[in-house]
Amino acid sequence: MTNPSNVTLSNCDREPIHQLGQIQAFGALIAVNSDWFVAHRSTNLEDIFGRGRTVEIGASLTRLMTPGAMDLLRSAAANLAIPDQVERLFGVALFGTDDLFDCALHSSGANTIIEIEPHAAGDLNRQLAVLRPIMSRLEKHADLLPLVEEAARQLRHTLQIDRVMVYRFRDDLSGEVIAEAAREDLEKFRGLRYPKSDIPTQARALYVRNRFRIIADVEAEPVPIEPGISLEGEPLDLSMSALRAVSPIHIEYLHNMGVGASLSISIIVGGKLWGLFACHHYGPKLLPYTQRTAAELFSELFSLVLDRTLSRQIANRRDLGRDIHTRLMRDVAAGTPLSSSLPMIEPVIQQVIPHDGVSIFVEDIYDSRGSAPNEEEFRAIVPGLNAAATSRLLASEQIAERMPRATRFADRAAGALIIPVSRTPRDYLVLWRKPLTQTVVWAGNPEKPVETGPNGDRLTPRKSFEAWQETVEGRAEKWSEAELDIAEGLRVTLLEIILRLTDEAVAERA
Ligand code: BLA
Repeated sequence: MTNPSNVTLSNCDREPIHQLGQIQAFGALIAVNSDWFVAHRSTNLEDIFGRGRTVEIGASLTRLMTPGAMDLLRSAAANLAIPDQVERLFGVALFGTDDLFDCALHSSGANTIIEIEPHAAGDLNRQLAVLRPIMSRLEKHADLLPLVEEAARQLRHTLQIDRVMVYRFRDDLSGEVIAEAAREDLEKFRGLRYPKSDIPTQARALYVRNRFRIIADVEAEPVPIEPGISLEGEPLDLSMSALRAVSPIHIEYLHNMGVGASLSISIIVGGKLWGLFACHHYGPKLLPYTQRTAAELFSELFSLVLDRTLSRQIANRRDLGRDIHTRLMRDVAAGTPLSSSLPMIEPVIQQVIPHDGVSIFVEDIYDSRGSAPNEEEFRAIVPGLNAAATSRLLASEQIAERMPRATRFADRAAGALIIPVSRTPRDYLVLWRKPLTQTVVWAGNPEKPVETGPNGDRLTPRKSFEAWQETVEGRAEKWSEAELDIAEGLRVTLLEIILRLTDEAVAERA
């Protein structure tokens, strides 16, 4: 096993964050074996239960709790049937007194883990009732960005938390803050990108299994679990725990950001981690377990609405693609030469394949819009283009890598989606994208002093953003699969038009 203390900024992916042997101090943990004898316990039982209320390792849990409470716990444990299932009980009188507790049970190896925290005022039914109006508000939004903005706003309002961000993972697993609802006076993170390493692989895998995480007080000392290693030689697996102490590297990150408490709620689409609601509070914040449970259900409902929105978005784009086909055909029938069709088709293409510039090169006539190479620069790459396969799209985030002559305009047009539209001489429609380092700019205050901890100043959003910029140096946004599909449709349309025009020209000459 990797020793957590050997984890550095460069090997974060290896930190066993599910086996740190510690929990957060706002609850207590007891792991029992199949006979309900205590196999592990956190060292803070009396802090949570009250003085004198504790149980030794190896003793039966019945020594501590009333028979009624034991019955409740046993039947909850008996309900645990599927992997990663968690059973919750709210407001249980564990000791036959007025002290009430919220309990969560799940299986971990041969043990049942019972996590217990004082019952906070808050009724699950009321928390769940809040979800209905929120969901109907969300369902009104047909497009992704208004949907996620509304979700961030609703979540912030409901949880009364200082900042809610929607953090979306991209294909390369870097991340982007695509929506944000935050207290007025706070610096905003919307639009910023972060490298893959900010949320390491094992953390992302864990967040698929366990949808809700709370870090109630970034400054609180974690509480050890004893024994750290079981008789079988294993530390307790806390993957499904609600109290799991958080990686010290991430704690340092939050501390450097000035964050006092953090919640993150997974957004899962098609079984994959699509993103997170990342929520920050600038002081400690412990949400009642009932409210956390409602927020978890919200995440499941939201994922469904999002899935539907994403599918609809793909269908809409396909429709727009067909629209371009119809328009082009109509214009050509009306006699508009293809090389003059840019003003008409460009705005429609922009909606389906966002780009910063476009070039059209038909029958040796060049026209361009936006951030595209000029005619001379374009003509310089034509031989390179002609040498590529005739009937295939060519998509690159960094075209200069393949065509050195494109280096001359790489500062304006780094990414290219090249659509060849005829055989000899070749005609082209090319969409261009600027380098990402120009389109995504950090808006935060660079003068703001950052505190640094034992791992240096890397663990701050500004340094993360710089780390991300380094990974994309010279590159533009990737052309997505969906965009390539549409471009392929466009290629076929343009080819059809060109063939038709050629036929007409031949017919006229005959
Ligand atoms: C976890 N890192 C996380 C989480 C987020 C981020 C949202 C989820 C845990 C949570 O807070 O609830 C990243 N948070 C961000 C980013 C922003 C933000 C990018 O607010 C931007 C605004 N983190 C690093 C580096 C490492 C690292 C360099 O920055 C390691 C090399 C590790 N991040 C790390 C680990 C976790 C994590 C180990 C898991 C924490 C846990 O669940 O125990």
